[in-house]
Amino acid sequence: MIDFKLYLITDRKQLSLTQNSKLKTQNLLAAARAALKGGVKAIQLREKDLGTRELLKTAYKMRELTRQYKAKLFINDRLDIALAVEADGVHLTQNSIPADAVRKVVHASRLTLHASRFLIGVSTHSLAEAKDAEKNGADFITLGPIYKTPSKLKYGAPLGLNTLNTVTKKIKIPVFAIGGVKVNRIEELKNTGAYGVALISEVFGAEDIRKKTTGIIKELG
Ligand code: 3NM
Repeated sequence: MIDFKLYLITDRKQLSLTQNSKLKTQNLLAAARAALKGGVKAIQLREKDLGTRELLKTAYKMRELTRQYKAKLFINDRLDIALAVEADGVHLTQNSIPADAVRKVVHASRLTLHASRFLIGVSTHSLAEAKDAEKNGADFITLGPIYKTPSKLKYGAPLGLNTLNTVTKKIKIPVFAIGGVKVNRIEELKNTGAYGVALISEVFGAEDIRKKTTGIIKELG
């Protein structure tokens, strides 16, 4: 049911552009298009500093774009925006409305009438959180940070490959490794049993986003 191995998360501040251009959402859309041309099949819109109206506008555009490339769109945290733009799913943080409550809302909205299931991803940072997400009905999780990331303080100390290995063995839903994922680390991540990888800077910080995306997908196999 989860038909992608690369889960690309947006952060327009990480684009290799001048400070001013980075903030423009049309540059984010151009960067996302390059990644879609490179073959990415799942994008999570995560632009935490945007106000609701601006985020909604960007989400509509991102929906149009991902549809053109037959890619899935997820919205970080905001179930309301995910439903409004008919995203494929929502990505929940540990502070978001939990997955079981999301299912109730989706059911109440009669979106279950749509052909495909509304997908729920959950960010987790330990085995306990991973188990909890699975129990609450998540379709997949991200687990991290596996490595040091530039914003490591925000996400806590790196979990390392051993924890990733333990979690993949104890959880049935797909686990995406996140946090400091680079193309040359994919092999060792695959060896832990991780289903796929989730990342920001390796793609959005690249000079050639399309080429980098293709390279990552090839490595994921
Ligand atoms: N969540 P990069 S780490 C958004 O551990 C995010 O849950 C994390 O960025 C977590 O690929 C992270 O540039 C940042 O390291 C990922």
